Amino acid sequence: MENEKKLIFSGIQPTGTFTLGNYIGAVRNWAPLQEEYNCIYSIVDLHAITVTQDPATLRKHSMEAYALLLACGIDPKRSIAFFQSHNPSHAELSWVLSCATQFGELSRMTQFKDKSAKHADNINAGLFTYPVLMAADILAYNADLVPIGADQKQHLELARNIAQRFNQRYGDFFTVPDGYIPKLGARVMSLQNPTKKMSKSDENPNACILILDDKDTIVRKFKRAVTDSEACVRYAEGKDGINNLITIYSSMTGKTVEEIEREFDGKGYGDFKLAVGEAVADALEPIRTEYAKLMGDKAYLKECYTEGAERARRITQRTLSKVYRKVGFVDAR
Ligand code: AQP
Repeated sequence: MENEKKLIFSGIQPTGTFTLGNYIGAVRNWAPLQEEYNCIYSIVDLHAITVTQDPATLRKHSMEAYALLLACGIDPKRSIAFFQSHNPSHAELSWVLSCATQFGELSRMTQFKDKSAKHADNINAGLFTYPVLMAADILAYNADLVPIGADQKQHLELARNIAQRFNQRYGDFFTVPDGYIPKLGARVMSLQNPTKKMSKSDENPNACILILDDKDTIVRKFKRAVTDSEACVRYAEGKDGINNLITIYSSMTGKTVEEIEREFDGKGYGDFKLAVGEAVADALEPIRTEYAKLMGDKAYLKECYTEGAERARRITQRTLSKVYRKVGFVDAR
């Protein structure tokens, strides 16, 4: 990696095929960042097991997620792209950082509250300490910038607090990372309940667009999207469904809200939904093609993620041994 460039870290869970929300809010922005930054992108499988996973399905989703990452334009030679579980430093650093994190802070995390309500039968300690592992993911590389969707803002804030607390206690060491949240599409909403974010693990298949859905499926899901009875394409308070579709259309076409309102002036929701569906399907088409190609070459994928993990480990082992020395552990060598 080039020394003079700032460093970016971001991750995505292999809990299913990426949604349009993951794509617009996060992954789509990752490829262009490679021009300006040193980038480290991880399939964060350790995070995924905070909710119950079927092992065979998790393994399958993880390989698919890795291929999707490359299909979305991540260059595994230029950037580091790897599985989180292939680098033990994340879990090791997480332990040290958990001793610099307060119970009260973790109790305030809204994702913990949401996920424990959703998975009431499995409110495990990992779900609670998830944000500490996320802090370790970022701080292990001393990342400057973390591209995320709006839902991860609170976790990033916590990572900053942990870094600052560690620095105060042991002397300046960790870079305090900044979030990089897109202006548009930072929170893509469910098509069936537009007050809720679009999620990979939504049980209703019509609620989210998966980036591997074919054109017919995408168009059909948009046709069924929940809107309102006004039948006027305009961005306004109380029109969550239409606002969401306008945001999606805008981020796919680059058109402004005003341009979109003008384009669909006098037209019904049917025309608008069809246009959004087609714009999304056309934009995702090259990703589907590239993904199919990559999934046909598992040896290449393996070569990429093995090399990615080696490069990642080289960086974080140095961080970890410095952290161990700072907190007072006896040198191993
Ligand atoms: N709806 C969304 N709109 C914009 N950005 C989103 N992100 C997630 N959903 C939206 C961003 O995608 C990145 C990766 O997310 P993740 O895999 O770490 O987990 P998540 O945020 O919990 O995403 P999901 O899809 O809702 O997964 P499940 O259903 O497994 O919990 C993050 O940068 C996130 O902000």
